[in-house]
Amino acid sequence: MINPNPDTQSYNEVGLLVHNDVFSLSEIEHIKQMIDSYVQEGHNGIIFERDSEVIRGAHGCHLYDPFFTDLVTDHRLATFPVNALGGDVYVHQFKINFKFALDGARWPWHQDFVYWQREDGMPAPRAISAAIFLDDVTEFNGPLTFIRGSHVNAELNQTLQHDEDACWRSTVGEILKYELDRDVLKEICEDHDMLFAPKAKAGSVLFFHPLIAHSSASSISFGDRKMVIITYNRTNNTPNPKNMKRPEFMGNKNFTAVKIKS
Ligand SMILES: O=C(O)CCC(=O)C(=O)O
Repeated sequence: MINPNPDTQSYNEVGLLVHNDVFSLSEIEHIKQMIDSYVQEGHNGIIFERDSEVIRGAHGCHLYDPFFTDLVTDHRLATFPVNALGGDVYVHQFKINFKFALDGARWPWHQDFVYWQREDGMPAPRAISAAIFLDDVTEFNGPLTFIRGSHVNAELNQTLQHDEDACWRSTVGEILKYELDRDVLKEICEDHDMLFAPKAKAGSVLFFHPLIAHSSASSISFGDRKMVIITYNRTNNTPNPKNMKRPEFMGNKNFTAVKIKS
């Protein structure tokens, strides 16, 4: 019998996986400089914090800027999704979440797949998100927080917080379109040991499952918590483009497999 890859085994059990020290600090500085230029240029897909001029997120950057187009092909990001999902992947979504010091607002409890299915028509949760930590993540700067093992629960009960036809911003704002019901959260999270907020240095990479319940608190830190999050979807799990309700910067219609570069 072939022994399963320990990374894949642990990911399948818990619903997430952290790789430390993946990108060097000079690579991280370069990514941050490219983000600053990208924001200054002005692009579609940028969202601000509520009633504020502080940027919350930038979406679809890999469609508009060759630096980010190239980043998604990096073997340190794309190899694990290919191995764990068992074949070629393409990028369904690319985003930068800024979580600026003191101003970066919360993300309520949710499951990502609900958005990809209901808004973009993705058939099954055969995708993996890879988050590059661009700053050290601490308990103070609003770390991504997960309910370990909750990815085995399939789709959980959600409460609709906006009109059904609300614009794409309702799917990435401080009040999310589909938030997990409180009762469901109490049911699936029996004790606090199931909560897990990976704290790691800038340059680490976190992989997480489309069905894992997660959230993050507002920042109370004096430092930013920027993250690039790339969602790789299996090329045999593509949505029908006719069913994709959001703009292309939220759900890619180009299903070409990523050519991994080492
Ligand atoms: O950046 C965060 O803190 C949360 C991000 C998140 O939950 C998401 O993008 O689905």
